[in-house]
Amino acid sequence: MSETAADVQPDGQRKSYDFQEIEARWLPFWDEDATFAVDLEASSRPTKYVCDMFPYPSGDLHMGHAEAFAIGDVPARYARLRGFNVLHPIGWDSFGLPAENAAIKNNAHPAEWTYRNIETQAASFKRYAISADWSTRLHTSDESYYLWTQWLFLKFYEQGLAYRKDSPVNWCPSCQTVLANEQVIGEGVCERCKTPVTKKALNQWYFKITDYADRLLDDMEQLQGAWPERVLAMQRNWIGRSTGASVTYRIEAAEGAAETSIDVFTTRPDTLYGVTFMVVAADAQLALDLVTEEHHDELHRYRDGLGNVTEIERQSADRERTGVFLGRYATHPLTGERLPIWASDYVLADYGTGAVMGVPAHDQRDLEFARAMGLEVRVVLDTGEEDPSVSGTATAGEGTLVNSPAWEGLAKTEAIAKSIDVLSSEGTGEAKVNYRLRDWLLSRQRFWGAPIPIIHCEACGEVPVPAEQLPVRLPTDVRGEELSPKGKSPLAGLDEWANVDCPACGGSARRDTDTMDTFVDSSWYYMRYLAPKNDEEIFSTETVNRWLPVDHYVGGVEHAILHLLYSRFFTKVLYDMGLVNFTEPFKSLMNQGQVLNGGKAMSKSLGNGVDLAEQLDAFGVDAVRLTMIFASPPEDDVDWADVSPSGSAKFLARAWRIAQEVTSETGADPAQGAAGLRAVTHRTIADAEQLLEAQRYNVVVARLMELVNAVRKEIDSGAGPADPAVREAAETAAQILSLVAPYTAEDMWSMLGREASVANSAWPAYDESLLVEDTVTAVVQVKGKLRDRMEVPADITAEELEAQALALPKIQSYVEADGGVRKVIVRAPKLVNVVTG
Ligand code: ANZ
Ligand code: ZN
Repeated sequence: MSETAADVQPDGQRKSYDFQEIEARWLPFWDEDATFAVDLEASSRPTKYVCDMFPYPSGDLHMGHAEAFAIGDVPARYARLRGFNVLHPIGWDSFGLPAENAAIKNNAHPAEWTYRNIETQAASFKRYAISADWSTRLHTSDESYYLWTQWLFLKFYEQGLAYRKDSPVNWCPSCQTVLANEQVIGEGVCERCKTPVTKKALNQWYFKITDYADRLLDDMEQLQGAWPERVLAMQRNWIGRSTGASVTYRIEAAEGAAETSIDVFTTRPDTLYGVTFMVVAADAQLALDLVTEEHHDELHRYRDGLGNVTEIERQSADRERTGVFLGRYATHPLTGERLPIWASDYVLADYGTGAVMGVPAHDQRDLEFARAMGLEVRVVLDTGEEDPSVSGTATAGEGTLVNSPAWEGLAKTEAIAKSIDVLSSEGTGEAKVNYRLRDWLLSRQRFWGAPIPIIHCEACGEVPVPAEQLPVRLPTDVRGEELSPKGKSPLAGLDEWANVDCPACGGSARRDTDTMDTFVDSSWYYMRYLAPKNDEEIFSTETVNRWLPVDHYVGGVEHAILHLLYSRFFTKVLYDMGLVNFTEPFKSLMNQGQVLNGGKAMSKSLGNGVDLAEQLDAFGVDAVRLTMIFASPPEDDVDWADVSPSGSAKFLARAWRIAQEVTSETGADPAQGAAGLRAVTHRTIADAEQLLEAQRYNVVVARLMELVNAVRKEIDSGAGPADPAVREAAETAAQILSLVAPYTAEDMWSMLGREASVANSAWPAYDESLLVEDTVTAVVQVKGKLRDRMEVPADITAEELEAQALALPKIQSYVEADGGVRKVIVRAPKLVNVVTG
């Protein structure tokens, strides 16, 4: 690219900073130069894997993408400068409903919309100058990708980790599809269309993620400090491990119903003597099994009324408690007392055993139920608070056991242990761990997803599609209305596609017509980036083990629970299969903030959206990127109404002009140059390293601005443009700037006579001896009188200052004479007052 270099010789003839010209020059260069190509198999250099959560192809890139990808590019480019072999891939999460809805509307195939949007986004990403290697690009809706999604499904199936069951599932009447619990949000509405979700009984596929509940919790230890604490907390809550006991209650026989028993899960077996009734989930089969003839109709009426109430509402504190007596009685396992059994909606069918022992004195929901139904409230733990039947507030805190013959007088925790012992020895209960986590419902009655590779045969049952027949391809010739779901999968309407011969017996059989939740696709894409074109195997274990876990994972906090949990689950399963040698996929996680406008999230309805392409056209890529990074620490929101991309553009022009003005030769010895500027340059490099490690990218930019100011001053009123220290500072500025504003930095580098690309130059080493510390004079007083002074670093901590002051010989002698230190008042970093006596 010699003509490009000739173009930009620092001959002083070049006009002013023109971002369009600069973008037009370097974008094709990086492409032809393959500047960001990664050699996945090179084993000599240490690796760094920086991964951005891959985008969904909904239209063009937006401001949120611009922020997230600007942030992710900083560690990727920094690692490259530090000599790492860097993998920074890009791909698309390209299955999913919006494509399908668009296809129905436009009488098209979902692939058309999907791949058109991908191309639009890809062009924007290129212009945005992400340091990505495009050769590792993937799309989850490509056959070459979903073949392996299906292959994984079959591996899970082989291990009993994928299974089918009938169950009441969340159903969105508008999307006409099943939703996982986690896709039901807020007051029980569909995550996508906000329609209230209802229940429907369907036969569905599940992944047995509950088998991994303990490991998903315990392995979080590896992530402590490297993932945001709030994400870890959300994962923990989602898994929701509760320890307690399961207790078995015998149920008396009744007219037409034999004696039976039920188990309940309780976190408070210490309150066993306070049980005055039992409640089963009204919508559970158990309620139907227990109810007597006499109460049968009433139960059915009650159940019919439950339909649309969400789980959150059902459990909410200010909801009126309702229920139906089932006509049956349980026997208290210790006292033999008769306990009436009720059905109510505040007990959930799919938590614990779907039945609870009612302890109204110490559980608020039980108390409200008891008060509504006129049931007895019996205090068994004295907490010193008012009687719950009077106050209306159950007492849930610590206290001493009362009215409990077997463990009278014990503290709560002791009684919990004791009660479990007693129950176990009598065979009526045992210690039990319960989880909020449910198995992952993965089947969807929609078209645009990976078909579930199972064939149903009347003779053989479920038959896996043989591996060599994968992928089970989606039909390409359906369009528009044919794709609309009508309560079942569109694939079910395509007999030609669905009817096949059974791979086992050759008889006529039918394909499974559901497709997989797109979360399945995104649970393993970061592994496939290591082999996007491999059609022999899912990936090379050796290569994946060399590169993973991902060093920096960057993406939105909206994925704090599911995507991360599912990816962690997949990783553990692959680990158990011997396919990978690590148990957590993402070593560190950065959740970028949101881009707001005027304090609010950008949205169509508010009309406060900002169009990324317009911003790029107006200010240039670099100015937009710089603004995103400079505005705030990466995890904080950026309010576009408060920032100044034009200010960023001005700064870029200022930095660029410096490179233009430098006249010293490349390789001139900076040691011969201005010492003051050299100190600033080397301090900036040293600080930038620390700030980059700590992900304080906005502060790196601030420091860079100071450096640029210092060079400007040196050129204008100091040593001038021929000083080699000026060149050193300008080159350093270009290198640091390349992390954020790659076009301007590349142009500067080139004007400075250095060979492109700055992205592959070596990070400058700082000279320790040039790092003059910032110091201040601290005064040390004894009882308010000035007794000594000391020079200390400006950023010394209060503790360190106190220690140093007390160690001064003069101060020690005053202190001794005065009878020792009584207290020390420290105002770091300027004042220490030792009070003696
Ligand atoms: C008796 C008791 C006494 C309870 C007491 C609590 C306090 P976590 O912590 O969420 O696991 N429970 C059990 N299964 C339930 C279901 N299917 N629907 C609604 N509630 C259910 O909560 C466990 C507690 O929630 C259990 O302990 C049970 O009430 C209730 F002073 O049993 B407890
Ligand atoms: Zn068969």
